[in-house]
Amino acid sequence: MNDLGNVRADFPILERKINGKRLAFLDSAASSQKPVQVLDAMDRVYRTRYANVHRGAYTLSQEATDDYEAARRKVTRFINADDDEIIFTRSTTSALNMVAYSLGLNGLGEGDRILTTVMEHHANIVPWQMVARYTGAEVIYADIDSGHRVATEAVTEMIDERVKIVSISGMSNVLGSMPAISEIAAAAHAAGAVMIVDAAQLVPHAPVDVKALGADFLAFSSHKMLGPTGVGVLWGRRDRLEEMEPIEGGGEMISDVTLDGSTWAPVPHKFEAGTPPFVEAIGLGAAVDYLSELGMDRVFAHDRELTAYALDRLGEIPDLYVQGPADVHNRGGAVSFSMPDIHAHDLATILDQEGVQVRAGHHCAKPLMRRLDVPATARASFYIYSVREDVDALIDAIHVARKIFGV
Ligand code: C6P
Repeated sequence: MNDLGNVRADFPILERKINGKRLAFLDSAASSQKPVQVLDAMDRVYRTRYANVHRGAYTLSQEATDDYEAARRKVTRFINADDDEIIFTRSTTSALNMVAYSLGLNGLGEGDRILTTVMEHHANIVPWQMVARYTGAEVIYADIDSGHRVATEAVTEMIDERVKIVSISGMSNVLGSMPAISEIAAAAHAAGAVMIVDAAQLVPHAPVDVKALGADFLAFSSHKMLGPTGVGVLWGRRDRLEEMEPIEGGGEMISDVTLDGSTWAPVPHKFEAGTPPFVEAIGLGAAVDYLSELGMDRVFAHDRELTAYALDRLGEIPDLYVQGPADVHNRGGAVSFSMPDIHAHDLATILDQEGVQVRAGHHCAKPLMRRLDVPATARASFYIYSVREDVDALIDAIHVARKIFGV
């Protein structure tokens, strides 16, 4: 039981023991656990309503199509989007690649700039570098400040007429930092640039209203927000999607095909070539129902409460350095930390012996690791089922590691 009620009872995996110890799952930033409501929604499709979508005039296909399109409407409402603005992709990564290639190959050239930050996940760096290589455009990076935040001015002062695209994470998966996206979006638009948000960590953990955010595109993954793997979302402002070219061609994305050429289906379908991950999207719909019932304000407050508790308790440990804002203001619940005498991988291995599951490594943010001058960090991250007992288990396990390493 925690301040969100008895949610833990909905997650069968939390009953597991790890190495004979109580499971303290502290890696939800990598991927969240799944409630029975999501598992049941997908099981129901496979057992009773399964056929390919958008293809058959027969009952089963229509039922699966209805469920798939209902999931799209749920996601639309969840982020306050308008109709036909939700594209189901494979993941945040594929959503960012789609928008990068489409905008890049149909508009960027020599002298143009793509502005991002040093704290980004590789998914918001590598596609831009690839597009830059193809087009002759340049990728430039805003820095973090001494408090490990991206100050609005650090980004806006780099925006000039050469910057055509601004693409920034709404919540860092390493630092937890949350840039002021709406202010940055306003500055990007004033300069005529397109604003893209990597919302892989933001949408699962904070209320998101795309109209208030003011961006043009937003990318996120189902598997980090109680849903299954294999499906993600690209939200795009309707007018942007209308003018954007698809980068994948194939079945279902066309209006007509002749031997001389093809025309596209209306949005969002022109971006969904081939059989989509529709059972997974239906699972995501169930996840969105679950989160909506809890209320994203409460989800965010719960994360914040636990983050504050974790920051407090980690502060008790001598020689432990938290990478990321030290206070919970404008900060998400990914808490990375370093210890000078214990490598992050060794630490994670010892924590595992104690049942504590944390990620260690570069977290797919190698430029940030270089900027922080660390080879790797350990990272604890929370979600709706996390409780103070998990944080206490983490602290106790760190003390075990310190004893083993004699520090
Ligand atoms: N971060 C983590 O442990 P995919 O893998 O496509 O679902 O999400 C990519 C991604 C993009 N942006 C951010 C900010 C992310 O955190 C992630 C995924 C995981 O931090 C796996 S590397």
